[in-house]
Amino acid sequence: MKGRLTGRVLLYILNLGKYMEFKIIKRLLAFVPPVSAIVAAWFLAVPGPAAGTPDDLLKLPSYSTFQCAICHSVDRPSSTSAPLNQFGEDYKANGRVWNRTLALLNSDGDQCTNGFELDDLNGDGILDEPGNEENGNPGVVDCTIALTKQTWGIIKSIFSNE
Ligand SMILES: [Ca+2]
Ligand SMILES: [Ca+2]
Ligand SMILES: [Ca+2]
Repeated sequence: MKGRLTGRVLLYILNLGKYMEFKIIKRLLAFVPPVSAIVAAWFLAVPGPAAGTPDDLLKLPSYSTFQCAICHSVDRPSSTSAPLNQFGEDYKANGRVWNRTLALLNSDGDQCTNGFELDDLNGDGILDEPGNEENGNPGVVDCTIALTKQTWGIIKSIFSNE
C-alpha cells in the first residue's frame, strides 16, 4: 500500500515536472520572434540594390556609359545608400519620366543640356545619333558644347530664322 502511494506521488511529481517544463518552454517561445520577423530583419540589415534604379535607367534614352551614376552621386547605390545628384533630383521632380522638359534642363550647370548629354536634344526618347552613347553625364559637370550634326543643325536654324 505504502509502495503504491509512493509510486503515485512520484508519478504525480513527474507529470507536474512535465507540465512545468511545457510551461517554461511555452514562455521561452513567446520571447523568440517569429521566423518571418527574423527574415524581414535580415533583409533590412543587408543592403540590396536601390529599388528604382533598373526601371528608371531603361526610361532614359542612353545610359550604357554612366549607368547608375547618371542619377546617383555614388557608382553603386544600395537600398541603404542611394544619394541623388541634381539630375536625379530633377528626374524625380519630373515624375520619373524622360521628356522634353527634362531634356531642356541643364541639371548639373555645365555647358550642355540634359538632352545633349543623353544624346536626345528634344527629349522624345529617340537618340539623335542612333547607336550613340551618352555625350556626357547630366548629373556631373563634365560637358562642353560639342558640335555634332544635330547641334550644328540647330545653331544654323536659329540664325536662319533671324
Ligand atoms: Ca549638363
Ligand atoms: Ca530625340
Ligand atoms: Ca554633365
